[in-house]
Amino acid sequence: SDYSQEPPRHPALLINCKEPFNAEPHRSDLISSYVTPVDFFYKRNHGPIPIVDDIERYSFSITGLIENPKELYMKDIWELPKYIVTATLQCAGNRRTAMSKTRNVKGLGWDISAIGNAVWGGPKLADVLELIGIPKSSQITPSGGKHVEFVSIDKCKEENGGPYKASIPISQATNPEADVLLAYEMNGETLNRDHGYPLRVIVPGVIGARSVKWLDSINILAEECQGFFMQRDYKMFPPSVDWDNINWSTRRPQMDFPVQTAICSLEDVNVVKPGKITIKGYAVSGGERGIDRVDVSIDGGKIWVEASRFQKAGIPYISDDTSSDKWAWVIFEVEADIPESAEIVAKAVDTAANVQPENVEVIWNLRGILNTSWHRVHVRVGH
Ligand code: MTE
Ligand code: MO
Repeated sequence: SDYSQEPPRHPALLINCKEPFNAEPHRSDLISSYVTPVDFFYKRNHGPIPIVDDIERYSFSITGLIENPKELYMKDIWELPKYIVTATLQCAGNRRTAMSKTRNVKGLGWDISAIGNAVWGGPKLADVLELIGIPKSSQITPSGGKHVEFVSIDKCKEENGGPYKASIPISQATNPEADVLLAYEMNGETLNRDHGYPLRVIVPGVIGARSVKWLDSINILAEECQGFFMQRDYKMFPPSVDWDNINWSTRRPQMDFPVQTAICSLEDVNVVKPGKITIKGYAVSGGERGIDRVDVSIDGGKIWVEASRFQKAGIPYISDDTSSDKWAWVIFEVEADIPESAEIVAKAVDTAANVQPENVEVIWNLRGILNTSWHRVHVRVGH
């Protein structure tokens, strides 16, 4: 693989792997604004970043179980109505490092910042599919298509040198309310190379793995995508399953992400000055479920207070207020006086009253995905 033409990246990113490039921002940088700046948005790649240098000639095909396969160019995409969707993208491997402390897991280590909240711009996939004759709110196409597969330009070793790919159900792809985008803008700017230039999929509320970057083709399929990342990765197994007894076909590919929280204003272990401290972080849930509450404890989880929360503290990229935040995280905050030493804990409740598990052990899984256990940090007052 050729990594000689990678784009420039911000020096403050914490690099988890150089080739392919995988990096996350420092915790405190992550919550310095409601919308994550592109530079500080985590980068999750499985191969070299593709180069598309002639935007006029760039195109992607729509093929598979449809009457008339079609080639679409950026001018076709730019002609469609542009939607602006604020959506949090989260890697299923977010907080994996903490899960591997319980018992070793396979996968790239991530702290708590394999997540970001951006303002994405582009046409809805539902409008693009309508262009090629698939009506809104389809459950199946006349030729039996039930899934929409996204295939990328990039090449990765997990696919034996083939492209990264994933699929979503056609019902979601053709549902305008699901806000699935073919995005060409991120935070009001042209999408950059790391994040999928010139065109990527954004599937709000779903683990990042399904938001395919560098779109090369869309295939309408009867079955879900058979790619590595759908069938042999990004599935949630119980703690009893290990590498000697795993049967991948017993589980569905993970789609929606569960309710998640993390404290970003503090490290795992902190020594602070006497006085008040700020406990600040993010909370988010998948599948269009919002956050109902964030609870914070400074005594390891005995006594809780409810944190204040906000969204949209001045989104700089949109002139009107028509965009919604139903796919976006909330930033929460609590000020607290702490004793000599404290275990600070945060957990959230989503609008379906889903809660987070108290301990990581009960959700341990061999791939180390979806660590949504209560987030705990330790603080000691230094004199
Ligand atoms: N798309 C392609 N083509 N190649 C990839 O490696 N990684 C996926 C997804 N889309 C990936 C991809 C994963 S696992 C995640 S979490 C998100 O992209 C990360 O998107 P970001 O790098 O823009 O943050
Ligand atoms: Mo991911």
